[in-house]
Amino acid sequence: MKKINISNPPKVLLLRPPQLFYYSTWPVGPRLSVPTGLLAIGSYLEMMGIKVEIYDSFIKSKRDKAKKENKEVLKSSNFINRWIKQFESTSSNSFKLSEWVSWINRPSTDMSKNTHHFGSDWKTLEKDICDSKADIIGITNLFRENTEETIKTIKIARKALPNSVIVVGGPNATAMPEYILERAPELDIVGLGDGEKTMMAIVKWNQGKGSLKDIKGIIYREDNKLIHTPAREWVTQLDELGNLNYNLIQLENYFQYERSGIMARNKFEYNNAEKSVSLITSRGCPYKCSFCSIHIHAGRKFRRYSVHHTLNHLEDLVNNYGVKHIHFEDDNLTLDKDRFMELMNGILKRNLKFTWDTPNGVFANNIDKDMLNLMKKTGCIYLIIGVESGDQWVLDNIIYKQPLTLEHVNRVFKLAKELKIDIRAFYIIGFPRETLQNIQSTLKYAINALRKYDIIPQLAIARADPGTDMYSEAKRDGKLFSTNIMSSNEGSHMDYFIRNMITNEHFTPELLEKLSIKFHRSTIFIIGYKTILYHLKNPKIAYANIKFLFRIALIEKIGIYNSIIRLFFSRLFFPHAMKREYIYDPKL
Ligand code: B12
Ligand code: SF4
Repeated sequence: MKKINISNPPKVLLLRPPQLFYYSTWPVGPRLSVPTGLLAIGSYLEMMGIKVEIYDSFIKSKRDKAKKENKEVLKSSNFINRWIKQFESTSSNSFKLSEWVSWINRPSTDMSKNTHHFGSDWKTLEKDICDSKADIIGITNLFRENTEETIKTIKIARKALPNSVIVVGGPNATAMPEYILERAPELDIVGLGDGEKTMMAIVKWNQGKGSLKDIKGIIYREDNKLIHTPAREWVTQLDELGNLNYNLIQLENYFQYERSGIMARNKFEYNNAEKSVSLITSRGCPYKCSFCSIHIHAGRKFRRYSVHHTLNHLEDLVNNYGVKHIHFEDDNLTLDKDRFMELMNGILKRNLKFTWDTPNGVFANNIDKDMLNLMKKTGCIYLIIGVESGDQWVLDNIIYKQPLTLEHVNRVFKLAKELKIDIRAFYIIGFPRETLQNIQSTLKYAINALRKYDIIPQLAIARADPGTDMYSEAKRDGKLFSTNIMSSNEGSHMDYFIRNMITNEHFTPELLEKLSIKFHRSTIFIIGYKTILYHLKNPKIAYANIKFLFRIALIEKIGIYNSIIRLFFSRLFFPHAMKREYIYDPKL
């Protein structure tokens, strides 16, 4: 490793790289949310007396350009396509395997074709990094889709500040550190798992205190060799990491993007709801679902902020930043029922007024009537339940989602309908040992749940993340469509999906796509029918929605067709929430 630049105290730049989004797959254009990981590290370092700057390339992009390009994409997408893409499913209506393969193998000169570069352009990024004069640059890499741009950012950072220490961390960097270190010889260190204490230890080392080999949970370079230090203990009491300091970022910038339709999560659009923030109240999950990669960077222990700390966090957002909506992104928010109930009661006691949802999904097995009741009282707009399969055998023997039973899921669905809470469910098809019959059971289950309990399905096609049990199984048994995880091209969103898709003697990726499209068509008809009935029964809401439609069409100039689609995703999927918003009825 090169000689360290002893500077007292060092200046730390925390950076989210730009990303290329491919327009034919989900998401339809860029997605933007608060950089929670960098915020957590930045706030901790600041608490320890270190000067930090957070540079989020995403909000440095040209919003109007992003908005315009987004509109272009919307125009070229048909409804089913949008419906599939909206909910993070795999691909496009015109899925052709041969086209995908040629996309993956495209020459690097083609790499910006059909893509949108979201974030500062490369030249500006280099200049901004140079101007920061940082001693340590911490780059976040959450998604495999963002790997190539992360590598390019490392190279640019090295050019801009040759003597800085460059560190990369985050869920994807933790899942494939060697790959990134090999592809980017300019990178000094990868931090694995939680980043707060690791970054602080790196800062101290940069000040000349201690040596790298004593910093737990990192991989660094020495004499052209990669040195792995012992694993860092998970932080179990998250309160010790301090409060998030939202002044390190400008929340208003994120709200503005949300207003223009570039957001992280699909949500119920009501007045001011764009003032939304994603946050977590805990990290990690003890379960072992075969497709899940959470344990790699967050561990199998459920680690929590205290309820008191979480309530202060929420209060800060609501009272000091005018936040109206919260996305709880925990890995397993409802795992500890007592803690969850205490949190909900605390929100009521402190009279915190905001709405919330759980777009990352919750585990159904301990959800009961008391919990649902409190959720509704505290402003829950919708819950997503991770059902994953409508076939109990698959749940028990392929996903190992024990102790989840479909019987219990049905109970939760029924209760939610009685209590008038909007619910969605995650389903996955295409596991390595699944048969067509198993897949059909899931599709049938999802349709029945929609018909009977109004559960909106979010169907995805399985893709195997390296580090998961499903990946090892599929790789061992030769069931991965492609074993080459990454291409060296940018815009790897699409590559990522296809490379990790599964194929076996019962199905090909193409067949799964066909089944998915057929499924989405049926669901649209059912939802459409229910929506018409709903509006006939609720003329006040019908009137409000027509007004919304024209306002969007006229003010945002996205045309009537796109306005209908927007209406669908941002309102019609929330029938109970709409009633609460537009019709005052104490029983609702
Ligand atoms: C919220 C969320 C999103 C949000 C945005 C998140 C954001 N901040 O930008 C949205 C909706 C946009 C999103 C989208 C997707 N997501 Co997502 N998302 C999450 C989720 C649920 C929570 C992330 C979070 O806020 N964590 C809380 C913060 C505090 O933790 P953190 O960011 O991990 O940071 C900590 C450490 O990782 C580390 N760290 C982070 N950065 C750095 C930097 C340095 C230098 C160091 C040392 C350490 C470090 O320190 C931090 C503090 O301890 C995670 C699940 C999870 N548990 O991570 C999935 C997750 C990150 N998403 C995932 C995926 C797959 C996706 C999608 C591909 C889904 C899809 N079907 O398309 C898209 C990709 C979008 C894109 N841009 O291309 C995967 C990534 C797996 C991988 N290896 O690629 C995860 C891990 C979930 C999973 N297991 O499937 N997602
Ligand atoms: S319950 Fe959710 S977070 Fe936990 S292992 Fe399963 S999918 Fe992952």
